[in-house]
Amino acid sequence: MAAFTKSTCTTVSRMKSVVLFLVVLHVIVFLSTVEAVDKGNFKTCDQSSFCKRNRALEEGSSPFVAMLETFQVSGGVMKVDVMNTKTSVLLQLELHGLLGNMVRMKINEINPAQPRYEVPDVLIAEPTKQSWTVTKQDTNNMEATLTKDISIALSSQPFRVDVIMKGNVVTSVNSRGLMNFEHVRAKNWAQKLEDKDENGEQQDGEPVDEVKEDDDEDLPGMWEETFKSHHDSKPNGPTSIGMDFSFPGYQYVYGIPEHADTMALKTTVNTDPYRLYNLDVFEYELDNPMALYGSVPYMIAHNTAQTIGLFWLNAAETWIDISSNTADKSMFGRVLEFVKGDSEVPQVDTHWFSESGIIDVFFLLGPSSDEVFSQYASLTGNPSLPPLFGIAYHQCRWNYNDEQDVKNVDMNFDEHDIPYDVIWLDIEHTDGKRYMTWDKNKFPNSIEMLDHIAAKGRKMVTIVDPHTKRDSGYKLYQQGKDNDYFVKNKDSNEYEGWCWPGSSSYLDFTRSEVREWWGNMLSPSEYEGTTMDLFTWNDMNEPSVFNGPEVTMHKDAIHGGGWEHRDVHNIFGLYVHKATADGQIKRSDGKERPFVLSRAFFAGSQRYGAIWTGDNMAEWSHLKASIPMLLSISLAGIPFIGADVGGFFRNPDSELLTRWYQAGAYQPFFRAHAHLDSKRREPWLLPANNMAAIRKVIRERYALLPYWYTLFYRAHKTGIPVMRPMWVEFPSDEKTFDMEDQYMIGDALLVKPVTTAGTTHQTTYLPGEDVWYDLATYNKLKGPSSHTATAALDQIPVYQRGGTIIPRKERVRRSSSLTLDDPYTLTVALDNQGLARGNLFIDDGHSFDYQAGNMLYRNFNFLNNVLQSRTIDYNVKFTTRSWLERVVIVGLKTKPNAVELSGTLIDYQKLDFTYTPQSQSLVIRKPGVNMGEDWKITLS
Ligand code: NBV
Repeated sequence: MAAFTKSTCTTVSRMKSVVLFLVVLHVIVFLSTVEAVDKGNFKTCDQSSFCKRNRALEEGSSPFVAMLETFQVSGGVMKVDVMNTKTSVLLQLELHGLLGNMVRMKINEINPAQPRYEVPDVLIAEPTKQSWTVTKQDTNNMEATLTKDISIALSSQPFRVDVIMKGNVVTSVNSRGLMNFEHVRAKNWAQKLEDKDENGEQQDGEPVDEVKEDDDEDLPGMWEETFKSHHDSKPNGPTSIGMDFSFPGYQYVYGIPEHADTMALKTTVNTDPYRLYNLDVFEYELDNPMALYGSVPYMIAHNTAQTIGLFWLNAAETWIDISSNTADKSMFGRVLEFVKGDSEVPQVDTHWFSESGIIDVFFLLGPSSDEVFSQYASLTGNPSLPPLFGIAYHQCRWNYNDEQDVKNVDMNFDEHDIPYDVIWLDIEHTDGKRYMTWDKNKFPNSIEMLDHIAAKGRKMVTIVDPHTKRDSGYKLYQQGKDNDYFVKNKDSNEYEGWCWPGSSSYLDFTRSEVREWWGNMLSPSEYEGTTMDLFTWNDMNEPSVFNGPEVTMHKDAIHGGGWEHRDVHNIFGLYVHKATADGQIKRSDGKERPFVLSRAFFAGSQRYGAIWTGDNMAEWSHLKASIPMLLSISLAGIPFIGADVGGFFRNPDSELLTRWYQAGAYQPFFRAHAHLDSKRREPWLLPANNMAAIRKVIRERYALLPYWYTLFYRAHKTGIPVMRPMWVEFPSDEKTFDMEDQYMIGDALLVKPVTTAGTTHQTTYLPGEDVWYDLATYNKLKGPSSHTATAALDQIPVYQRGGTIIPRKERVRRSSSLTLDDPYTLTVALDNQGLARGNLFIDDGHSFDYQAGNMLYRNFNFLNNVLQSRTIDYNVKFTTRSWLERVVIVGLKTKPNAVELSGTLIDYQKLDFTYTPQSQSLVIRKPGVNMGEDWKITLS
């Protein structure tokens, strides 16, 4: 009887699996035929109980009081107890003064029934503190200063904090009274209140005297929640936290990626709040605050006077409401004397809430945008320096079918004289979606294939997803199981989800020992059939779980340390990215820089590599939307970003594809990619004029690689983004504040990609009081102006800003590594004063040796008719064989009589030159000087 029951159970469970598989298959097939995102798969705020609870809070009724009698200050930390007067639960507020114009505010329960999650591994170190000086303290207020410009005002009742810069409030905390802190409590806690007897004793004997009568009631969804067929057991009940932040004097806020929305964030009064919850959204919709693959809970506010940032360090699901107001409208409680009572003062009000964790917020006080970028990098890490091939052109599709296909594609690039650096293999190259294996029929000689590619200085990337096929014959699975490395479900069994391989388990990347082991698996000795020329693509790391709630992991799944998936969801993908990047570094004994592309991301992902915007569509609207999406991610500290060139789903026509290549060539991560079902679209399959236009712009990208590489080096050193919104370069020109159809690459190039069909002319706004040069003609244009130029199929409008110097390598080669010793051209674009400056970074393009001084970092300066090259870093040991081939000076009003070169290692020498008066340009031929030397070129 027992045996019968057991086998019946097994049969039933097998049948269940088959049915489930068919259902999933059906869903996938269905999804591939529908038009756009199935919104029903994803929660609205109304369907998320904590979102609803927080959004329902009313302004002006904050129950929180700062108990100033408990105030203590010691060096850089001020502490004060904050009480929820409704529940009598005590919290502690900490205000940390931080070096470099930053303030951190932490709020946590003093005695939580169990610890709350505090996000590890995002801050690169404990930030350095700076002492507070308390300047005022009475029963209801206290004030303290951090620097001569920065101070804090704390009000007790209701609790409120104001961050003040040069006498102006720049951020108010809880001024609308929307703070929330759902303390950890036992189930039926509110019920117990009702049941308590007259002596204040619970009937079961537990004392409840710390709790007041009018306590929170248990609302639906607090203790368990269901979405579609998915149940969330919520063993810890409601644990959300929330806070409002207002920015008086600001009209524009940016950041909080990832959303397919405008760069300047919109008010959410009539929509859902912006949602941050890493999700695999099939065919995502544009103009929408829905969550996407990545999350960075970081916002930047900018006005003509100052840029500031607000970083909310929380990895749980987060929503952000935005409304626009005037400064006085939402003020209640103590009206600070330094707040102007002028109702015309603009104000952005924001309201942030997360499902668990603590309140941990950083105020980054700039005051310039460059300072804000550096402040954020000082907290969450500087972006890594990509290997040179990483910023060259990448050729991808789902899928290159076999070794012959790869070789043909590779050969065609050479035959058509189009440079490319990396060819990519998607999931079909594996043995049954067992990542880090090969389909031996299609790829029997992968090492030979890799060597063939590498012989031309090229690389290969394979996809490695973080779900693991449940197959005891699969090394990754078996070792993961033996070591107990997988995420657990709520019942402490191995969490099972469905993904590409069918039934899958999920390695717990939040655990350092799992990451370490994963990293080891990437070495050629473990990952068979690979060489050091193979790099990695991490997809589906939100994580994507086809049969999970909202296509992701159940929130009550359990990670290392007993933390719920709820606590760590948004940082999971970062850990996958980190494990892979660290593994690549390790396989080379710490010598080679890694290259890893990730779809999911979080604050700090900039340290591990590139990010792309996932499954976009081959539509003009998606090409257009890629610009604000990339700008938002860029502002949030991640500079190495791109969108699938051509659009992932569907088939772009030749015009769209050509225009997309042009945009992509002027965006940081430049990769063409396409869906399995889309038609092949390698450049040579297009009509000749389209192919020629694509070849032209890919070659332009390669010529400009020295400029891009220098910008990435600068981003790596300072956190300043490579792709920048116009306002970053023109901070006082209000016209640029919501401009998202044109942008800057560094401080020198302005790009306005064509994003509409049939365009022949394009109008570009050229800001500032100085001049610009059309990069195609070097025609000089005066700013500020709106300039219309032709934009034929083979032209993308790009302008060089007067006052800048751009380095280029103009020889066409098959790949970037073959250009290593090639000579340089410098284009000196003079400003109104006849001045210009620029930089150049050179190293071997792939190792960490630059950290030991094996690099050149040079400054070029044109002043008083002398162009000078000087080293910025005196500690350099690097030598280059590259030399200076040509100097082009534009905006030069008079023809020089002579042009002479002199330098520390060269004799004084006259140079050949040609001056064209119509275009005011001077071309100096073959200075021939080595790029590592100090030299001067004098025009007389
Ligand atoms: O691995 C297949 C695709 C990949 O090509 C794409 O770039 C990812 O964003 N992947 C998603 C899974 C399935 C997409 C429908």
